[in-house]
Order: sequence, then C-alpha cells, then structure tokens
Amino acid sequence: MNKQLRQGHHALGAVLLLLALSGGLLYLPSLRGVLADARWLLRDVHTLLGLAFTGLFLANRPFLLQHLASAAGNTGQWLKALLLLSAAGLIISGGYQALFWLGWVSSATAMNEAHRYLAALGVLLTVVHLVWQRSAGMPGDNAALSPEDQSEGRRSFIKKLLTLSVLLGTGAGLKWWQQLMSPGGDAPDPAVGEFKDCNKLTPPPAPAAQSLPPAGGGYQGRFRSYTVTKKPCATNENWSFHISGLVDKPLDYRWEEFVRLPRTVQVSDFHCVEGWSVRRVTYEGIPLAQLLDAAGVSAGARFVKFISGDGVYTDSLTLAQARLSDVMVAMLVDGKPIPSDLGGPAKLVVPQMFAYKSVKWLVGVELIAAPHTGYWEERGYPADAWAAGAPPKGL
Ligand SMILES: Nc1nc2c(c(=O)[nH]1)N[C@H]1C(S)=C(S)[C@@H](COP(=O)(O)O)O[C@H]1N2
Ligand SMILES: [Mo]
Repeated sequence: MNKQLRQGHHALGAVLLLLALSGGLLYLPSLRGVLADARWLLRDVHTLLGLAFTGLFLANRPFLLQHLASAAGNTGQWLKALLLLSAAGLIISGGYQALFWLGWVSSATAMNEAHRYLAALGVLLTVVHLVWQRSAGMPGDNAALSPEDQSEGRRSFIKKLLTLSVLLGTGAGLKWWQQLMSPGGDAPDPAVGEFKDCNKLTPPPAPAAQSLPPAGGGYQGRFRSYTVTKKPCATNENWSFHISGLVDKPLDYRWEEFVRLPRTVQVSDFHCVEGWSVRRVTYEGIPLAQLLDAAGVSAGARFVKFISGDGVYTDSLTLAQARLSDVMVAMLVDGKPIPSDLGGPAKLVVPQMFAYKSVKWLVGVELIAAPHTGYWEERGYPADAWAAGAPPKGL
C-alpha cells in the first residue's frame, strides 16, 4: 500500500469510527432522553460524516475495486470485499434516510432497518479486519513469523472469523429480507403481545367486535417502543385521567369509570418522523372530541395540551386539529390492551401527524388559550406535524 492510499484508507477508517459512534448514540433507545437536546446536532454531524465517508469512498474507488476483483481467488480478500459491500449498502440506505429527511420520499422503514443491520455487520467486519491486519502485520513491518507460519495462522484465523461474520451477516440479511417482503412477518398473532406490559389494571378493556379479530387484519411493521423517560406502570390506585383547564366541567376519571366509556374502532397508519412506519393498526379508544364534549370546552380555549404519566413528555394540538374524527385516546391495539411499552393503558393517536404528537401514557388533557410547545417541539420539531406534508382539506 503506498503512502497516499494508506492515508486515504486511514481517513476512511477514522470517519467510519465517528459514524459508528454518532450512529450508535442516535440509535440507542436508552439514550433518547439523555441526548434529546443534542439530537439535531448529532443527526447533522452523522449526515455530514456520511457525506464525507461517501466522498472518501468514491475517491478511493480504484483501490477498493481492486479488492473486489481479487476477492474471487483469495480468502483474505473476501473480508475486504464484504466490508466494501456493507459500506456501499450503508451509503445507499443512509442516503435514502437523508432523502426522507428532505421530504423527497415518504417513508424509509426498510432502508432504515437495513441501515441498522448493515451498521452492525460493518462494525463487526471492521473489527475483524483490524485484528486480521494486525495479526498479519502491515507491509514492511519486521514480521517475527516466517511467511509460511504467518499465512498459516492468518488462514485459520480468518476462517473462524469469516464463518462467524458470514453467519451473523446472513442472519441479519434474512431477517431484513423477511421484514422487507412481509412487514410484521406472517405470524397469525400480531406482535402486540411481544411487548412488555407492567400495567396492572382491572377490569381490562373488553375488545369490540371490530377489534377482535382486528378490522385491519393485524398491523404490519414493528413498533420501536420509544421513550425519553423511565416507562411508567399503571395500577387502579395510581392511574386517573383528567380533563382540565378552560372547560365548563373538569373531569377526573378513575380507571373503572374510564374503561366503561363508549369506544370506537379505527384502522390507521403510524409514522415516526425518523422514517419508520407501522401500517394498518387497529386502534380502539375514545374519540377525543367525545371527551372534550363531555367536559364542555369554554369559549376562550384554543389549544389542547396533552400530558403524559411519565411526568415529562407533553404535546399539543389546536382545537380544530384535536376535533379531527380520527384523533382518539386509544386503549387497545389490534384487540389487545395497549402494553405499557407502547404507551398503555391510554395513548393519544393522531394518525395524520407524525407520531411524536401521539403522547404515550396519556393521563391528562388540558384546554388552554395560548400555544404550548411540546417535548420534541422544544427541540426543533414543527408543531404542525402532518405526515402527508400538508393539513387535510378544511383545516
Ligand atoms: N410519553 C412519550 N410519548 C411518546 C414518546 C416518548 O418518548 N414519550 N415518543 C414519541 C415518538 S417520537 C414516537 S415515534 C412514538 C413511538 O411509539 P411506540 O413507542 O409505541 O412505538 O411515541 C411518541 N410518544
Ligand atoms: Mo418518533
């Protein structure tokens, strides 16, 4: 490897390391709350690093292609070839995510998943690559081993690591492919039951006929169970639901009362602003307009503020948005009580807006006169979060 190539190669490696770090911080669910204030910065840094990586990758193209060309006949080169292919895959899937952020494509679920699997594979392959290069010695080093011993050791080492990475890579690839082809898998039982549920509420909400079996046929895709706090657990003692602020009659429901209120069933899609969606979710709950009418909205009220039982997360809608017929306080998903991981026992659902508006562990609704800036809106997201880019007609 000549000096220039080696420098380019090391730059590529350094950028990759920073990409893995920033990407890991963006991904790790447990860091969502801790790093919330830095999220936009992290995202921009990650995107710029991705651009730099793409530039370096393309600039190193002749050298990289050599690896690919010689891969066929040489075991050691396979690793590099795999590494190159995952880097190319990361560039494509990452680029697609950037297009989503620019609003040029409407959803990026599959690419988003692919990016995560490829990143995991890429990190693994890079570690193997580093160890392998180290054990092999850099060209020009004073190798202690004879060339034969060296290549012998190299070969058995690379075989073990390659087998491992190919196995892992194939597993990840297959999983992604399955996801791509049939979102949600073909399990007859939708995945609601797979999420953790620490709620202990009696009686449970009994599903309506359109909920069980779910009118939407079971949701397609996978919820990621986001939270910026510890996940709260509800009991009959600690849970209640209040409607307060500028209303004629403030209401405070115990669970036993709340679970008896009339509910409706709807099928709607769920879009996270970060580019993943879950389709055809069957929600059963109380239309928000029904709750607002029960409390009686005073003349001065213009906005509705939503309060989470996590004590931190809030969001808001204008009164007109809140009265959209598909805005509901959902209590069941696909015929099952919403598990605590997905925001149960009661979660706001605003299907036409990005899901950061859909406050999980909803315990309160407050009618207010002045706008309220919600959790993610304080951190840069727009208050009007129409997933289609524009409000529905008449709003
Ligand atoms: N209380 C609370 N509600 C929340 C969030 C949160 O962190 N806390 N995240 C929002 C975001 S950004 C998304 S994408 C969805 C995720 O819903 P899920 O965890 O059911 O997949 O919840 C929304 N509501
Ligand atoms: Mo989200």
